[in-house]
Amino acid sequence: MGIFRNRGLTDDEKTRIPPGQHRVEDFPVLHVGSVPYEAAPDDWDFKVWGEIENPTRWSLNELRALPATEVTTDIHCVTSWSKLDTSWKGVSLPWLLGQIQPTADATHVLAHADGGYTANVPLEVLQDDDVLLAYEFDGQDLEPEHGQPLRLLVPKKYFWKSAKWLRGLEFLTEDRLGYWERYGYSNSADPWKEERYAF
Ligand SMILES: Nc1nc2c(c(=O)[nH]1)N[C@H]1C(S)=C(S)[C@@H](COP(=O)(O)O)O[C@H]1N2
Ligand SMILES: [Mo]
Repeated sequence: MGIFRNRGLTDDEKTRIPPGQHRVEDFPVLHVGSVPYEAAPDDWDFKVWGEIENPTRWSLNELRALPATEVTTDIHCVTSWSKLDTSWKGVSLPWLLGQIQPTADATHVLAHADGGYTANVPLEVLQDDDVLLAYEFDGQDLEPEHGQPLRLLVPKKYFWKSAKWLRGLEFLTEDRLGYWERYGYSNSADPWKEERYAF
């Protein structure tokens, strides 16, 4: 079956599907546990803390009032689907890092989501222009099952790093594994190197 799955792709599209992946047109929903809410609770907030000069808390309205960035990019799930040209709007991580000022000792970041899900990345990964705190997909507020009201978007990594229902980023002086990373998934998670598993 696999060899037929990418029929109909242009040469450009083929160069955008990493090894072992196939293209989907729909938007699969994947997560452990259940969708935490249909609408964010009134006391919903987003926090940054740890190794930063300016620990901060934002309400949803405050986050939406920050300068917004739009990103169109391809996403790749380790279960083998890739979705091309996804459009997102939110707060640029490089911009946010400029505001919150990681200390000289900060090296890693752990994303915390409602329901206890976590995902870790080196700080430098968040300095990429396509990394967002995303609140819109395709011109609409995120759907509940896709992480409403806020998710992390780290398109250059397998999609499990893009934590849905994001509530905070913790800045660390050393690496701390997230949910799937503790279960043996790759820490670096680069789809182009097919870094699916740690071993
Ligand atoms: N909070 C939370 N975020 C999560 C997950 C999860 O289980 N919980 N699963 C991850 C995985 S494995 C994938 S592939 C993507 C799926 O995002 P989607 O459902 O919007 O396609 O969300 C990621 N973010
Ligand atoms: Mo995934």
